[in-house]
Amino acid sequence: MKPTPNDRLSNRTMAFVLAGGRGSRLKELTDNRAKPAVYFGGKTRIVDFALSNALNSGIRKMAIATQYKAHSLIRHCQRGWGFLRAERNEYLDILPASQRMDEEKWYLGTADAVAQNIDIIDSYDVEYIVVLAGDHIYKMDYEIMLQQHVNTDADVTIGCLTVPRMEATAFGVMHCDETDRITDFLEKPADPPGIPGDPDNALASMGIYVFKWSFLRELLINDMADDNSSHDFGHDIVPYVVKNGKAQAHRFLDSCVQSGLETEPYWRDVGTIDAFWQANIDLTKFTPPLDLYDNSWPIWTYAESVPPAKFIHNEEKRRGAAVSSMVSGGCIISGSEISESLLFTGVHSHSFSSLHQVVALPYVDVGREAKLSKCVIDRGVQIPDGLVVGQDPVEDAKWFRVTDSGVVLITKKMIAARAAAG
Ligand code: ADQ
Ligand code: ADP
Repeated sequence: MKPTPNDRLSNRTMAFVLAGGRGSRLKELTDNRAKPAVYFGGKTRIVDFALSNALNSGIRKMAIATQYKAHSLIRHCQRGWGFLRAERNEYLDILPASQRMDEEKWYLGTADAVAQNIDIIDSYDVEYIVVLAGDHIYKMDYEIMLQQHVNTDADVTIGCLTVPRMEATAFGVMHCDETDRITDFLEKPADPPGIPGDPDNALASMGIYVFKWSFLRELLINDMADDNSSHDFGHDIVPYVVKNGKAQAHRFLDSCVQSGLETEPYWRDVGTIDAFWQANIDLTKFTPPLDLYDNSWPIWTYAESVPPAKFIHNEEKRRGAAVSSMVSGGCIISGSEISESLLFTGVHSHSFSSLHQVVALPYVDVGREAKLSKCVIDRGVQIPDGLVVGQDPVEDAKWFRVTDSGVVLITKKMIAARAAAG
């Protein structure tokens, strides 16, 4: 018998999104905003992916724990996610650190961010909780993971994927038996163990956890009383359950096959400038690895009311055109050539300028005769007339941040410092 909507476990589940980390490897892009609030994909911000996955999976109760530079993130969630209505039993609670305790105390670790909000989670009256990071780009149907959790009678189910062994130092790494029960778990090991039979790869945690709420609640209360704990899922809670309970792995590859969401599993951390640039530029390809045009799995966001993008020849009949590019609403491309680039809302590029492999965040203004390639331009930057970037790394590095692979990051402060130096 086909399950009715009421049979869906997502109806009895809340999503708790962790969005408090700084994301310092994104350098100046996270000077004023938390990583989950960083723009991605032309219209959306990184956090919209986790929240949309939850919504599209059927989850209607969500909370997001914020901490570092939360202003931009909070405003985005209020504007973009205000359609969840308490009258319909739908919630998105924004839970800033330091406002929940008597004493001034930020969330100590990821488990503490949940523990400090136990009373709010209780009030949701849910049976299951999905704990997620707000800083990854992927599509995933959490209902499939919930069903596995219940069918295997696990204490915790952990989303996991295969990564090259040497990259696994940044992850929780696990070993499983033939039933995918997790037998060992090491958080960020210096020398990650490979998969038996596949020694160059490791099985890494995606930082996605499903628990029965009553079970996690008790664990958190015990963990809060433990002075030796760092109150973190990866360091404390997960290793404890692996040792003393039943932890199951939920493979992202299997999840993609079952949900049919992506033909090739797509999951990105976009934690560095290089990864951020590459993942955005990838979207402009003939067949991008992530399909943002799939109506069955929309990525919800706050969309500004702006007029359509406009492409115009200038007075000197110079073409304004974009090829192999994504151009958002409110952009004006005037006598300027754009290729393999991604322009967010309200970007203007003026006559005789050219942009190649450029990620321009909202309201960037590119002056006449500017020639830019392989760069990321922060929100609201005014590129001066005639600026050339991406041709001479030594010159670029005098004013801008140039990564090892040659991506140039340009911010307002850098442009101001360059102008001040004359
Ligand atoms: P990391 O991502 O390195 O590893 P962490 O820095 O704790 O772990 O961040 C997890 C999530 O929580 C991020 O979304 C971050 O923004 C947020 N966060 C961090 N500290 C927070 C706090 N005090 N309050 C609220 N939110 C906070 C984790 C797991 C690994 C796993 C990787 C997968 O620990 O086992 O492999 O995620 O990326
Ligand atoms: P971003 O999403 O790039 O961070 P925002 O417009 O959300 O851009 O804001 C960036 C920062 O600039 C905010 O954290 C805020 O401090 C400041 N800011 C921008 N616009 C306003 C505004 N209208 N009122 C108050 N502060 C603002």
